[in-house]
Amino acid sequence: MENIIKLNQKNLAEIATRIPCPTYDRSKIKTGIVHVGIGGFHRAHEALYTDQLLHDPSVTDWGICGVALLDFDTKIYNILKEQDGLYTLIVKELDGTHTTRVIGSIVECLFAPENPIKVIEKMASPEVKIISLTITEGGYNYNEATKAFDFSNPLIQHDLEHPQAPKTIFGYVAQALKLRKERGLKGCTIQSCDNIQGNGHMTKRMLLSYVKRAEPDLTGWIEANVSFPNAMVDRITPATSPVDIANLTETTGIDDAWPVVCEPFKQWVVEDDFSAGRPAWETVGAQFVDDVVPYEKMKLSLLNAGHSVLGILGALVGYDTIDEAVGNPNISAFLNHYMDVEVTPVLGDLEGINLKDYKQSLLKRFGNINIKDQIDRICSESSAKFPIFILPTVNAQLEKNGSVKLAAFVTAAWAIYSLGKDEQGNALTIKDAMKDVLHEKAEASIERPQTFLDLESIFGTLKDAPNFVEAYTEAYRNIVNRGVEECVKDLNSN
Ligand code: CS2
Repeated sequence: MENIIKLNQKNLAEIATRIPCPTYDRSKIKTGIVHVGIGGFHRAHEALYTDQLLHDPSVTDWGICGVALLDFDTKIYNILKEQDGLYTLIVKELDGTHTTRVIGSIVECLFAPENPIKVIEKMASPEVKIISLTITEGGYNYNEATKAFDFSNPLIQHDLEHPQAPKTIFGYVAQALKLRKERGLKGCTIQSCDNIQGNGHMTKRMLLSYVKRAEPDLTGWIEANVSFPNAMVDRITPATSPVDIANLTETTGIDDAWPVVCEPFKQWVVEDDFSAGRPAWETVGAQFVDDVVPYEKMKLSLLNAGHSVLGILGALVGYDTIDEAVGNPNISAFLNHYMDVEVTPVLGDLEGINLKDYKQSLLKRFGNINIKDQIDRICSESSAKFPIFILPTVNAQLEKNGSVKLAAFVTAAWAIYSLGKDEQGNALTIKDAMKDVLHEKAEASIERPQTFLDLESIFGTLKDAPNFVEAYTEAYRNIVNRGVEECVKDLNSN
């Protein structure tokens, strides 16, 4: 093994003799983007596209300032700060090989809980043209039951009372936009990179709901000066494991405390609506289109829902990773069946996309044995994912009196999963903001299965749809009596 070098700016020239590194002068790059949420996905996606772009010597204005918003992000912030924003991206191919490179587009980092004003000032600074977000599906503070912004969230109440020391993205962005307005600056683009149908529309609606109450005079200015492009983002990025970190050091001698691992596939389809200009990301593979809605719908209801199907069923059977679930022919056949019978008919016209190929490619991507995407990661925050990934398909099917049997089966499996044990009785690690209430409802569902559907903030009015409730109840009893695998065999043959 070569001598071990710590990844940071000072050592970059030496590291570049081992693996590809940024060849642009990072000290000359100005910040044009403030990105909130510097987890794996951002670093495998937008930050990579931007890094590729910065290799064009004429591009110097689009560096990224990475913002860690939550106390939970302390570790990643400390590591990135120590490493001068540098990290390694390890792309794991299907054939077991991988490529490794250092990414340099995050040129500065801020930790919001430590210095909120600094973050607000950064977002308000004239050279910043885009505030982009990966704040997770749950981060938008949307309530499925009321179909509105959730003002009962204590963090939102906090932000309303302490505008100069906010805790949520809404508090930060509202104050930053207020400063921009007061200082006579231009608006900017708020760009969601989360898995939400109409993520730009959702961001705008939620932000305006908040601003109407927090800073009512600001709403008109936002409407006129800030754009919210919708986007479809895609790249499977599992959590980095200690083995990934050790392998990197072992094979390259580079000591990176938090590299990112991801699959080779990546896609970014964005509406070309940037009120203060944007990087030419199309030169490095992003697609700019007028209407991204069909792409989002396809991706969320096939890929993300597919993940949830594999994750929930796989967890109950006792698997740890998504490729193990795909490797079970009964489960992968079930997923195919679900995609063909319940999702495809409600997708509508997807001009220029071959859905058959898309679905086949998903199975290959899910089955990548090198990725080892954790079922725990996929099942985490299912209470925020279910309404976005699965419910729209169910509602569209119910509207046309179509099939909901397979989605009902997955829902029943989720209710059983929420009891916290797999079919062998091993404990499941459930990470969910609604964990306690999910568990409580799951326990009550042992007697009366449909109790789980009373969770209106997740299921909306699904409990009032007799077709769904009937299929769900039957599925629940079947799973309890016969186990997931026997049940899916039956469903696959019907
Ligand atoms: C996953 C996504 O979180 C999930 O449930 O489905 O993180 C998925 O891996 C990405 O959206 C892929 O683009």
